Amino acid sequence: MRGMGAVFQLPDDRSIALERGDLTRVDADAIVNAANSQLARGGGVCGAIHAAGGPSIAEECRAWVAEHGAVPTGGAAITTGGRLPARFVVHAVGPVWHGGSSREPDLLANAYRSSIEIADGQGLCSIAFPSISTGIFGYPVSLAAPVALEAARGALAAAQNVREVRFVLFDQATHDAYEAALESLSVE
Ligand code: AR6
Repeated sequence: MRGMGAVFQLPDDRSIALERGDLTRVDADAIVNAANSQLARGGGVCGAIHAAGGPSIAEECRAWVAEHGAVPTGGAAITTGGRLPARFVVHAVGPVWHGGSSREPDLLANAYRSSIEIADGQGLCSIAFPSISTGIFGYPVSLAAPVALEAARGALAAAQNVREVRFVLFDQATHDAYEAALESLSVE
């Protein structure tokens, strides 16, 4: 067991765990970056990941976009983790909050699903997320948390390889919002 955060158990030894912390220090197979469509280095958790992981991540991001084009909102791309403890970084593009009637919940759910699917396709077992879109992109965390957890639960249940999803939340208010949302998550 790790830490004292809340854990949601799914069948087949799959779990979703919440913890407070710094994602750049997490040793999951993959950590997820809250990225933009151009995979350009920005602020927030993205800036922290590039700073901690070193320049190879930005180089791989440039190569990825040159080959595949921009990542659509709700999509994800993968690079290695450079100097990070995590082996891979999944760069997920969440929606910018425009008030809630521009398909933001769908797009946010897609960003979580795409991330788990891309990690699963690489044969990875564990993946750790930040709270995508709730910083610079302005998505209210009380609305984002249930969408994030429900999307993660669905994708985890469908995965072949991924067994462990962690949410590594930077501040107490974000952690509290996810904890409240986790209590409403039910096994179906
Ligand atoms: N570990 C975990 N969470 C963190 C960390 C960290 N080290 N640092 C910040 N957070 P944001 P977004 C939290 O703004 O809203 C960038 O410029 C933060 O407190 O990083 O999806 C990108 O390049 C918040 O709860 O991502 C994009 O252009 C959460 O991570 C854009 O910002 C997400 O905040 C993406 O904006």
